[in-house]
Amino acid sequence: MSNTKFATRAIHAGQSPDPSTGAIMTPVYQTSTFVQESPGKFKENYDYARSANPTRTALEANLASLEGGKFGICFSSGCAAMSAVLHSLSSGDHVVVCDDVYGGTFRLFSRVFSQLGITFTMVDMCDHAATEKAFTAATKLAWVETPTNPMLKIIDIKAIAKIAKAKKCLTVVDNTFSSPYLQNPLELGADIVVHSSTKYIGGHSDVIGGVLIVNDSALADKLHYLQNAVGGVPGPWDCFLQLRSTKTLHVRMKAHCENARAIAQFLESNKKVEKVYYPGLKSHPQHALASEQMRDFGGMISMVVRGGLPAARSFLERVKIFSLGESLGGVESLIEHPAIMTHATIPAENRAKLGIVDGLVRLSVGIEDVNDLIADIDQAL
Ligand code: P1T
Repeated sequence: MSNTKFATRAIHAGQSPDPSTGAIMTPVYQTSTFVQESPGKFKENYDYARSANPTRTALEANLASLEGGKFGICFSSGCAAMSAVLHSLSSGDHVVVCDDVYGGTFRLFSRVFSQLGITFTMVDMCDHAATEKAFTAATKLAWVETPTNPMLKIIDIKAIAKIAKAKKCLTVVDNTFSSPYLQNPLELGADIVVHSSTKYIGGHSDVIGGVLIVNDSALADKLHYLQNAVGGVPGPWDCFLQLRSTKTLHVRMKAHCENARAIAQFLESNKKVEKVYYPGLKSHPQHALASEQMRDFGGMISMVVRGGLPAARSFLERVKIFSLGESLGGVESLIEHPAIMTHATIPAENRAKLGIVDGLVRLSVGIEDVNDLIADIDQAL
């Protein structure tokens, strides 16, 4: 399977017909434990479902294959996956984090793991000299999100991984906004890929999940140990839903990218819009890097509506096909206000520096008919 193309792996990797019945789909193994023949003698590695579950094993193999990695380790949410990485650190360790990350990622660093003695420095990773300077003797990880949430900055994974490697640090890339279809950080030198599989991997806004993908077997052992020891594992139904979703990931991503490209162009020419952030636009400051690093530019757009908060609020209240809500990556279009919603936990001063202004609106472009989506935005503006 490893030498086949993405679409084939999306549909088949990690899955084979059930040997006892021939069922083509991996069953939902709704069980908490597995019967042992004799103490300690059990089938494959299945002794207790927190440690392993066959539906989860299939999903882990499938996602590892899509990222071009050897090991997939699944969690009950993206936050649980990120926590497992941070649990591998010790008090006194330091992390260099890109300055524009999901609000919940910032909260995990600043409110949870900082209490356990782990320190972190946020830096604009588009500035490689500043990034290099942010490392200290205690740094263990470089934490990258690209494209970033919500400002859609593009960070050069190869360059950051090179800096981190020279400092004997691991590079973690949160690949949620790209999905494995658009970007594979392990091939660019990253050590750990994180996804909130709630987003494009799940793709239908009906499941919360997370995954880590790595190539190094010692690192995989450490993260598998934490998966079991800390216990934030996904249930078998959630794994089944995600396996069902990855079969169409490539089809969905193509449609997300095509729709987002058309909408970004429409927004850029609209007088009620002050600024559009989309890596596929030539006006995006890292457009050239995005063209090189990603296979296409994704389905996320941020924009500043002229007129500040009142204008943004009225726009968000008027949309009819776009739904106002947190999250992203589903087949249906979502829209939200980062400063009040997903990034409220980021201090106002940091938000202002990053450009998360009161007029900023984030769109997760779905795969509905693009003319209907454009008409909806137009009437709401
Ligand atoms: O929601 P959860 O599955 O726990 O994933 C957290 C997470 C991690 N990384 C990125 C880049 C994310 O965007 C998220 C979750 N983000 C949203 C809910 C949002 O609306 O931005």
